[in-house]
Amino acid sequence: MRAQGVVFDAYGTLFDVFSVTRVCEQLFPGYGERLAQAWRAKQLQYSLLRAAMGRYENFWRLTPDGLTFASRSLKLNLTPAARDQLMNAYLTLAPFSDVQPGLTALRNLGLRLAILSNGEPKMLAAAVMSADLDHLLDETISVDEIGVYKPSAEVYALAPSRLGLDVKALLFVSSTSWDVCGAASAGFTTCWIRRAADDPPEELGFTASHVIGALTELPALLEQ
Ligand code: LAC
Repeated sequence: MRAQGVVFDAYGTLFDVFSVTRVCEQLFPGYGERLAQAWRAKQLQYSLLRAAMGRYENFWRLTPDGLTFASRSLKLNLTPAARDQLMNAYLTLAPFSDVQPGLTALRNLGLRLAILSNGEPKMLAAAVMSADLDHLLDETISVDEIGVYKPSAEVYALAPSRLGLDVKALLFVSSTSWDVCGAASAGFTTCWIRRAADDPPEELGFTASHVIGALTELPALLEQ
């Protein structure tokens, strides 16, 4: 594919949302993994439910809501201090190890690179800085400017307009299969990065144009 730009999902694609598991485990020994999994699932579910309800709340506000529910569901006593500690961990999520080399190689090919995320702008900016990705990205686009979550077509339309490129010149990359389907539905060529190798693709009527195991595979794919 001859692309001029690549658009990335953020959480789960560039940033490892399960890097909070260690803090979860420190605070709630024996429950770290279950809490981190339940928290992430609720966070995503609340974005979808709020979209269906027409009650947008930004991602920085619904992330602790998901945490409150997840901790209650596991009968854990989430103190305000523990909640703050876990939310702070979200600002310094570890990037996956293929992110720096993958993005650097794409940059060297002269491609424009952007994030398109459900994240709220300040939380995204903090994670980008913490992972030292700011010099590799041309744009960090948040859904917050339109108050609508993925997988709404309106969200995906932000990327071509902000990058000043036709959608046909862009590749959209996400680890979340329904995000890939949303982007495909909005006209993008898509790439599904299978961070969890045993996850099947969603049955939403679209198939990823490409499937990769690491971002470092993208340069070769784009030079084909
Ligand atoms: C994002 C969520 C969907 O970054 O992971 O948009």
